[in-house]
Amino acid sequence: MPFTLYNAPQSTCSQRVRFVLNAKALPFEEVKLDLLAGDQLKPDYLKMNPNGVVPTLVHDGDVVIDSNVITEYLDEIAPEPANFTPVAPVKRACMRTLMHFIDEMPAAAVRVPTFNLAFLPRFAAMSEDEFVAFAESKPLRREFMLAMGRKGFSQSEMKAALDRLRRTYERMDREIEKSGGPWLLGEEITLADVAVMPAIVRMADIGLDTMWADLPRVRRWLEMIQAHPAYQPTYYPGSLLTERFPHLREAGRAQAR
Ligand SMILES: N[C@@H](CCC(=O)N[C@@H](CS)C(=O)NCC(=O)O)C(=O)O
Repeated sequence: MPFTLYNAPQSTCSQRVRFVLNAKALPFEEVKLDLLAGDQLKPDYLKMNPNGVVPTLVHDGDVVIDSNVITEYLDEIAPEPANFTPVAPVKRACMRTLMHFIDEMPAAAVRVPTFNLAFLPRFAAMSEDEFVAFAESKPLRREFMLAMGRKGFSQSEMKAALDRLRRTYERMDREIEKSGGPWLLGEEITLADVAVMPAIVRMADIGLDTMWADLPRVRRWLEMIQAHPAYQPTYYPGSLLTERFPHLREAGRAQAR
């Protein structure tokens, strides 16, 4: 099998890549890393991915990292049967603009409720020295972890993250309205839809879909992507956070109140 995907079932960035591989019907060997145990920080993995994060794709011995780079790579090497990149250069530019926005806004913001609600008990159980050593072992997320600390993000930091997510739903709504929908850029699903999907699915999973209750275009968009043939194989059992931490749905709702 020419593709090996190093990833984690619940990792939002991994879900982007699994979706595209599944949509293209590209068989791949899946290597699952335990992120809480620190598999992503082991020396052999860091040789492939010096950022110490998932996903990493190995294709015929070549390593490709960073989920949006991987999905673009897959669209270039396997443009059929499903293609996610518009033909017109100006539309490609719009897609990439949205992908940058998504990485900067929702993909970053969604880590705050995710870590605060799901992973904090694990960190709270560590000593301060253990926690700092764990945070400092992370090439990409050191500052994020130190900012969060063992007690988690404050209520105002949580609110700021939820505000940034709300601005994302509003931006999606405007993009769908402008393009005529049902996808962000019009009639065809693109890599921009794939890029934002895991953040929206994560928020729905933790009970925060109420945040776009007034945006029917976004609600419809979520239904459409959930009905896509690549969705189920991507979100196989164990891919949702609430499957591992069932209390999160109520905890998430309480945050929004
Ligand atoms: N820009 C990277 C970010 C990857 C990333 O943040 N991955 C997370 C999971 S979604 C991770 O591996 N976290 C492990 C850690 O923080 O130690 C990408 O899109 O691939």
